[in-house]
Amino acid sequence: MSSHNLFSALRAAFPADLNATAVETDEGLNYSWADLDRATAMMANLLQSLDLPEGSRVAVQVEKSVEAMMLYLATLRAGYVFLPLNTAYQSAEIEYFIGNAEPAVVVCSGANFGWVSKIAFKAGTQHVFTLNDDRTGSLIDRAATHSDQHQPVPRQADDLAAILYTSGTTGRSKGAMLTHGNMLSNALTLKDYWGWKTTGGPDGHGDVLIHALPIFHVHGLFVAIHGALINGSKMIWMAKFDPKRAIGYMAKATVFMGVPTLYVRMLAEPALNKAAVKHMRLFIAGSAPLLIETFTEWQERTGQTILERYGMSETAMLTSNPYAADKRYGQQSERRGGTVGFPLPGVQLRVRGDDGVDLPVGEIGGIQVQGPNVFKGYWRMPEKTAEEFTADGYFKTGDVGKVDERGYVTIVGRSKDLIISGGYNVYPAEIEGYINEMKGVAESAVVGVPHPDFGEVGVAVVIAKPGAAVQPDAIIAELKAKLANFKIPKKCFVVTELPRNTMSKVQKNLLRDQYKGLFA
Ligand code: MCA
Ligand code: AMP
Repeated sequence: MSSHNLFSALRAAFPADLNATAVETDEGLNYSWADLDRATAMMANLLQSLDLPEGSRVAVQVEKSVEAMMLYLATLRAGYVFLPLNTAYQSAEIEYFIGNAEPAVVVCSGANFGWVSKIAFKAGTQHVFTLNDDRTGSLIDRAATHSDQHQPVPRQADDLAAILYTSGTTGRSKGAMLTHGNMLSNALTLKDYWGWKTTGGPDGHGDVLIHALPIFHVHGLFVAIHGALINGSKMIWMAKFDPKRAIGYMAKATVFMGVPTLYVRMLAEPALNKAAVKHMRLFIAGSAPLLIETFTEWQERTGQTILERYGMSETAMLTSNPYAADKRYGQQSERRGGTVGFPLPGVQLRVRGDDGVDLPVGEIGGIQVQGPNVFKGYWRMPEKTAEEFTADGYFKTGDVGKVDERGYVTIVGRSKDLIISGGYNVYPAEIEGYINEMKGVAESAVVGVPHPDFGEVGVAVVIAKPGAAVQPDAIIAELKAKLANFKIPKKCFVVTELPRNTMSKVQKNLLRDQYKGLFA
């Protein structure tokens, strides 16, 4: 292939019958493959008409919609760099991302145009469009005036396709730079490894994916969308996850992808049983640890075994339990609960001790990875990039784990101070930074504790300055005014001291232990 544009590869996989349905929405709308082709052409032509510099970023904070997915595809098609932003982010968070990425184009909802455009124009962005989840907005209006024919812009495998911001344990968020080559290699690997089908299934056209996740992170945007498109598979599009409706859709679908919270919520529905899933071929979980209880209960209730996989924004997917026999590991096909399976074909994974030496089978250490899916580095942060790679080119994931004698990888913890709540990452350092700035606060520690729905949630433990009266509710309220809702600690305690070690460092493990039963 002379061009490595990811869009071209996805487009080449569209089925021959372009009038067939590509996406069916929960509002009852049907989009054909021809619709996807034409609408992304119009949007790509609009972007190109703006005469943007090479490598321009297109930052997008909009509600989930098929048009939002089209905008992503159009950005690839036009050769620009997509920057998705969670709709929960508030102005301080958006100001940082836009200031750091300096996008040439920003797309937001009409309702947020006032404050988002102010931030964008201040940061030098030339073009701000709106896109609403009801197919309206200036982006749609402007795209409608452009041709529905468009030749994808040639890209090299190493050219940037997207930047995904991931928070840091210290300092500000870092933009992980993913290339066309990173994402195409991962999509092709998963197509094969998860056995995507183009025949059979509910309507004879092969797999049908229930798309239930948000589309501003790797799981919903890349793993799910690329997975369906690279196989020419239809998607059933849920604007927002609802367990009852998701179970209902299983009668006409074959593949489901979700974070563990989605599985927990579906298990709470009496309608989930063997009959409801009888057409389903594959249930995939990831983004956070899937509890063995959820894995086992799902097996008992549905007769199907969830396939757990592991990935990161910086690397897309790294490991997966097998869908079918994996000959690299002696034809093993067992999906083992509590593990994240084998390194995907093409991914090299090793476990190293603090001394930088490879650990033997079964021993716990830092997980390091290498492969065509591993990102290019952090946007405009060469030192941070250098810190996160070893001298021989392995990326240090910050996850702690082991590989057993059969080759299965298990993640046992994280060396990074990170809470994963309902599949979203929350960095305690960021929350503590905000709390420590508040009036009357001397110090704070945020820790993750088990939660039956979100897996893990944050709890803030705060020390007041001498004589200051600090109210837990006021702290939560102040955080809510500034930060994305999923980052807000679910509880706050004001205490007189924090447990410390001999070096005066707060012992978060003791706090986690103390509050672990809070939501049991
Ligand atoms: C919502 N809330 C949360 C979360 N989501 N609190 C903690 N953690 C969360 N994840 C809170 C809100 O702040 C709000 O609180 C209340 O719950 C209801 O909000 P709502 O938006 O209605 O919640 P929901 O619709 O029930 O959302 C729950 C959810 C959602 C469906 C589980 O969080 C979700 O879609 N999670 C998936 C995230 C994801 O796609 N991660 C993939 C990252 P209040 O009322 O107090 O304001 S990619 C990745 O990790 C890697 C690469 C990988 O391996 O995939
Ligand atoms: P993100 O920054 O959103 O890309 O999140 C990546 C992190 O999610 C990884 O470094 C892991 O800590 C975690 N993660 C993803 N999948 C799994 C999984 N199946 N089990 C445990 N942790 C996971």
